[in-house]
Amino acid sequence: ENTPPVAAREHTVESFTREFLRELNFGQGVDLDRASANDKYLALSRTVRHYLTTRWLETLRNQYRDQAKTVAYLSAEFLLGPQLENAMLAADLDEIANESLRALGVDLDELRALEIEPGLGNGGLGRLAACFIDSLATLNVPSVGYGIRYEYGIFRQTFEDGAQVEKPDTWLRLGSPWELPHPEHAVEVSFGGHTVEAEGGNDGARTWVPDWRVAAVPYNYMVPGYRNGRVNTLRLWSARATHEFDLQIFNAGDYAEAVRARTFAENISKVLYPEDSTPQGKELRLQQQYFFVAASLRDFLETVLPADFDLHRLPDRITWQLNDTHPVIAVPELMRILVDERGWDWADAWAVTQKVFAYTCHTLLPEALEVWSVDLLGRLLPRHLEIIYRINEEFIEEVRAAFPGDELRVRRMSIIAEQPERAVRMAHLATVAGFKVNGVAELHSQLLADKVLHDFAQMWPGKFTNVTNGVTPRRFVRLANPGLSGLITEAIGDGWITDLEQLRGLEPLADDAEFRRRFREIKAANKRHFADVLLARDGIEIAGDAMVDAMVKRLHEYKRQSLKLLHIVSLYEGITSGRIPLDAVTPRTFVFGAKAAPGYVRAKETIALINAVGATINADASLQGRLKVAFPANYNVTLAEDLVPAADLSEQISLAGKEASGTGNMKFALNGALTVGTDDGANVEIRKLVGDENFFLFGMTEPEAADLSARGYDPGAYYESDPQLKAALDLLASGVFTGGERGGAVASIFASLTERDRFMALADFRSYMDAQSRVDAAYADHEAWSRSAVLNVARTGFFSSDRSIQDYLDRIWGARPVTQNR
Ligand code: 26V
Repeated sequence: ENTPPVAAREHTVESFTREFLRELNFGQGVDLDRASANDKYLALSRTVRHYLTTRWLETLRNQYRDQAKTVAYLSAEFLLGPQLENAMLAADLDEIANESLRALGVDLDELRALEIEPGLGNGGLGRLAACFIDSLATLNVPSVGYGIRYEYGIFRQTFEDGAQVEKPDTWLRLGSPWELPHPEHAVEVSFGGHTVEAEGGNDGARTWVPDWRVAAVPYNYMVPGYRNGRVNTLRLWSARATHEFDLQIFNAGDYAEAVRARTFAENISKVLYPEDSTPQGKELRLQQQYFFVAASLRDFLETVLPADFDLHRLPDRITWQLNDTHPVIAVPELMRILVDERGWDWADAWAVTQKVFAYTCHTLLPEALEVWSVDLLGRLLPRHLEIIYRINEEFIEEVRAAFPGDELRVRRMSIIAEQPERAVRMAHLATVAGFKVNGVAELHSQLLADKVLHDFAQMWPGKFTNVTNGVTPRRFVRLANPGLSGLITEAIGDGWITDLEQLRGLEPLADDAEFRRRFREIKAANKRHFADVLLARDGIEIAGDAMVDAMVKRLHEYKRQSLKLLHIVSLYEGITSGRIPLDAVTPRTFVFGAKAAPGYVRAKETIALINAVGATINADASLQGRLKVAFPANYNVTLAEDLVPAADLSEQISLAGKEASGTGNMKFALNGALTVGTDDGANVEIRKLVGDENFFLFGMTEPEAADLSARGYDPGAYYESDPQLKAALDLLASGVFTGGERGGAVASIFASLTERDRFMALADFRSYMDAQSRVDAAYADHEAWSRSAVLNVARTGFFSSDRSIQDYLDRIWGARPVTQNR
């Protein structure tokens, strides 16, 4: 590159130092000598923020001036991770800040360690949203993210005697320098009440008479593109009681009740629901969904669009992308605005509504599909329920016209389920209203169209498409793995950071012994760093040089942490019984990271069992430290950034057909870990790209699994017929890992695996063990292994979220990047 980067042209170490000290003095009211580390962290963050602010305002001005087509990404979750480093990188301030702070004697690493990440998401879906807004900004797409500013994010996981105990995530306790509240732009959101006949007389109109309201206060976050001068906005809403809310009750004379009522209103954005598989049908969750969706729609219609904008042209100006079904209540909300508030006839409103929403589905598990009971929905949002009924009536007529006489089909497709209670199927509503529906990996999109939403795909084949997930290379390679990033840039230049397919240029270097040696050195250094982090963070000691075998993801039966556990127990059983000589065992550190939904009993039992097995193995001196289980509590984005670059082996072992995509799998491959995985989700695409010889495939395919399940799966038969499997399960059941205790989690997991085994772990056990033997053999040949690892990096550039966003632009949004002056 010949042109100096943005910051270097405009800023110097001196000006940065001046700004930083000003922030310390006037922002924190301290001088450098007396500043606490937190003072310095806040001053530094604000300094970095200032550098981005000019660009932010410019972006907003241009956005208003150009009135270009905009993408609004509606998501109940944004799992952002730490902000400081990413902002410094985007603003090209990393070197200047480093130099400035060094001269002041301030330790940047110490300050970075103080940042508490905003954990405003459960897992994959929330982290995907965060990667997407990063790529939208980097690709110069006019866009805005809309979500909820939870006061408490995903719970902080602790272990007590190996069992998960949840603690509140008080991420705002020291204040956040990354958010800008705008109480003056608060909008009102209504709930409850009833509907009455409308005055206007337009077709379909009714008037909603709500009985309570809350204010939604926007908090803006900057979303900087990578060194392109664009800074987009993430707008998260926080609930506040309205004055009216208080007044009503104050007038009734009950002061204490009025204050209590404030709490009720403010509860709406209080806490992130930690369930990410089985919807609980909780009223507060529906309140959250409508709260942020109603505020976001109003915000766009009333503040982003000019006052005189003709809403018939809405499809030229916006796509609202629905991140799963959580924001789908936006569909009846837009209908309500157009028909009831703007006086449009129903048909006109529906024609526009059908052109502005697109729906991304993130699951295949039937129990994870959201439904809201008609009873609850009607109480909280009576007008929306009426609108949903009418949408459904007209939709059903359409189905009848297309498939005359097929009433079974009508019942299957209806937006309203009749059993076990009358309820709104949010995925059906999203599919009917959306102009596109996408899955998140090839296999997943195929299964969506062939199975879960088959009837809909038959009716509207053109509606269904795929966009394979991706991850941002800025955070998950450039920031997380500076060593590897330096090596890559030295080899092929730094264009890969925004054009990840350029990693292909590394392919020939897989055959270069010197390159491989340096690659290994970096991996080794990353492992030592990870070991240091684990020791400081969790007091866990691991060998600096063993194979790092990582399984990190939410705890779910379909993801099969229990299969990983069986592998470990089987190895241990083999060693302690003398079947496997100790010196034939590859030294491995098994790293787990996993939170269980607080009400998901079997998931919690699995955690307790992993910890019990880990404690036993880690304490067994006869293993001479060859096997080690490390299960740091509270796995989060911050820890991921230290683990992913250190991993040798990535465990992606879900039952085929159950993991929609996975994104951890992509992060590991991009950082040179090899995958042991099933033919599921994006694993399929990873394997195709890296080649069979650089991937450890095992297990049934999706059709094989579906077939076995249809024939009648009997886990007991596997238990009885595979002596190694039986020995592992029996050892688990014997109580050796639980101080003699054979009941509780031990009995429960044993029974669930041998009697039901919903996700067929036992059926894949043999194949998994064989794959692990191949892993050991391959790992023994350092040169061949690192060749494969380099090829994994070189061939997985496809999994950049920049490519995902480009696919959304091409296949769904029809929005175009706009270039602005740099
Ligand atoms: C689902 C639900 C269900 C209703 C109750 C509340 C709730 C909250 C979150 C979720 C999201 C679960 C779905 C999810 O995270 N799916 C993951 O999405 C990733 C990004 O597309 C994908 O890589 C993972 O395979 C998929 O499991």
